[in-house]
Amino acid sequence: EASSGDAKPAGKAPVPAYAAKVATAVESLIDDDDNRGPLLVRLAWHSSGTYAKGGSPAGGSDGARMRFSPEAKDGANAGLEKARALLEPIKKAHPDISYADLYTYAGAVAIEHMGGPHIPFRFGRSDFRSEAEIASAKAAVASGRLPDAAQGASHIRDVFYRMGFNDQEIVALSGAHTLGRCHTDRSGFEGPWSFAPTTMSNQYFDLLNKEIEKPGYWTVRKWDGPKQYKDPTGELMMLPTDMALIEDDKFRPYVQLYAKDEAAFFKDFAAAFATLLHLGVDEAKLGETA
Ligand code: ZEM
Repeated sequence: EASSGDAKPAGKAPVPAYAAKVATAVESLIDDDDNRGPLLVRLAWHSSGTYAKGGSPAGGSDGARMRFSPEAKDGANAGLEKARALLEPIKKAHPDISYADLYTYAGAVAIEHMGGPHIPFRFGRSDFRSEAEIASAKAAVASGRLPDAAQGASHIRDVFYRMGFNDQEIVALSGAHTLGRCHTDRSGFEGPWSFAPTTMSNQYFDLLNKEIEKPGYWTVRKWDGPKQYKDPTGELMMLPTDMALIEDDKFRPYVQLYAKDEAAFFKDFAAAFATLLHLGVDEAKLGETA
């Protein structure tokens, strides 16, 4: 307990009144087209995943820099202009929410709405208003901070250790790939990771675990596109970075744990995803937890 002298400690801002309305609006976007849930999770992740602990610039979700160059034009963010456009009417209806809060909160709401755990979320991020403002604040994040799916375990560690995550958190976060799919016109890769890509579950780990139990379950797909793996049905895919989680001796035990124990996955995912969404945001700006 800090002694406070004369000054009464300033309380954290309460959860804003618009939070529940914004959540309902995000849920109805997803109800209209369930591909949007995974897309909004990817928007939240790419908004936040540029963070570098002690980095200059620090990156992370504060500032909503993805609306402007260079992040808007980063090839790693291809397709996310659709996610940002989807959220625009919600921003218009609730102008008090910052874009930076909206891009991250929508991902948290999407996870829960798709059957996943509640993601503890704190509002308080603010927005840059232009590319020039980002440049003059020396806050522009060059491309290359988000992970490259063609690489392996050491690259994954470079990227996620830079954000402050450990091996267990890396594996837990990767379970988001139960959701959604790859699009040839966005990343060059193709297809979904799971049979239920709009429902949050531990299926991604179950499917990776099949390779541990029956080596050769996943094989390299023969096609003109970038190297990816296919399952025996030919319907599902894994990226080289996904396969790295079972090739690496320190990642593999967490894949096995989460394949067996969905509750453990949900608990660890919720904690790590909440951490991710708040990386680099000044603690003093953040309000009460929703
Ligand atoms: Zn993903 N991700 N990701 N990811 N991701 C894609 C799609 C989605 C990697 C990656 O290269 C790709 C995390 C980690 C990593 C989601 C969430 C999270 C796609 C396909 C690629 C290529 C994009 C496309 O073509 O549309 C790599 C290399 C990662 C780490 C090593 C983490 C962490 C995530 C959240 C916690 C989601 C939900 C999607 C699906 C998007 C959609 O539109 O369906």
